[in-house]
Amino acid sequence: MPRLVSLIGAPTDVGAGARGVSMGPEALRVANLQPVLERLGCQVLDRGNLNGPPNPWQAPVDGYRHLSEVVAWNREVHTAVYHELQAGRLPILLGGDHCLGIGSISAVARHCREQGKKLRVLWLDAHADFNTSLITPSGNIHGMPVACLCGHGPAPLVELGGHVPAIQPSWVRQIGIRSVDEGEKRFVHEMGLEVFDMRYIDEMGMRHTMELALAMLDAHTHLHVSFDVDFLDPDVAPGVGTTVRGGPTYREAQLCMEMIADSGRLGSLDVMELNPALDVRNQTAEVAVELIASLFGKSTLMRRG
Ligand SMILES: [Mn+2]
Repeated sequence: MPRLVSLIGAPTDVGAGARGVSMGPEALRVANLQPVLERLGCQVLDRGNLNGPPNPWQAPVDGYRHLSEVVAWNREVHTAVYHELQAGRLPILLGGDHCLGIGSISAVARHCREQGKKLRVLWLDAHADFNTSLITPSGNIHGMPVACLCGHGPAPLVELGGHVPAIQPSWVRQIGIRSVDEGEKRFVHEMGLEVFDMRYIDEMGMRHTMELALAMLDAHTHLHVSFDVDFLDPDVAPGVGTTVRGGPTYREAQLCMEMIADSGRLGSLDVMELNPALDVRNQTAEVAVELIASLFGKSTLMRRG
């Protein structure tokens, strides 16, 4: 049976510190995401773009920037992702900034609770996205989604999926991390998040990292991948608002995706923070699409199934 995949565009940058990721969904479409997935045997429905409030571009209030807009967008995302999962389809959320991971992953967690499934979240990112209003230097909510999902944040975001917290820190594996704010670092340790930072990947290699990140998945585990494009080294992916040098190379990222594909457990995906305004001839969107292809089973290796 072909894999049933749904594309959901969420064209907003209300949670980000730079404008432009609102153009991300269209750039991924222009880079042929749908035909690439179809060539890999997926049956793909493009659900088009969600609608939400415009970006008012205002200063933070009580440590949050654009909170009501972020809540509105996340409600839309939650409903759309939940609907696709209910229909037995694999949702791919096309961001949009990473604050939308709250809507997406709270929907995945709700689906897993109802289906009696375990959930593992792989957070591929340069940043831990574990800030709160008290420790954030910027108030940008795209730096807070993991904390919100774990129960630390404003009530309308923390309670979005109807269960608080939406997920446990022990369900999360963060990979590629190399920029963490001071207060955030303490909070990550306090909450016991499992982080495979770049130092770990340098020393142990991507293969060992992914073996651990994917350890103990079983037939009842739903694997969610939240792929922030700034996970990648800016040499291969310049089109993001928050580049941090020293990320995974193209080949390391491809191995990461291939090993996730080999697990056979991928159930949902976010592709976030792609910023066409900062890109060079859409190359970052094209790299993202190539990596998504690896995630859906395209292999560069001459391996027999
Ligand atoms: Mn992120």
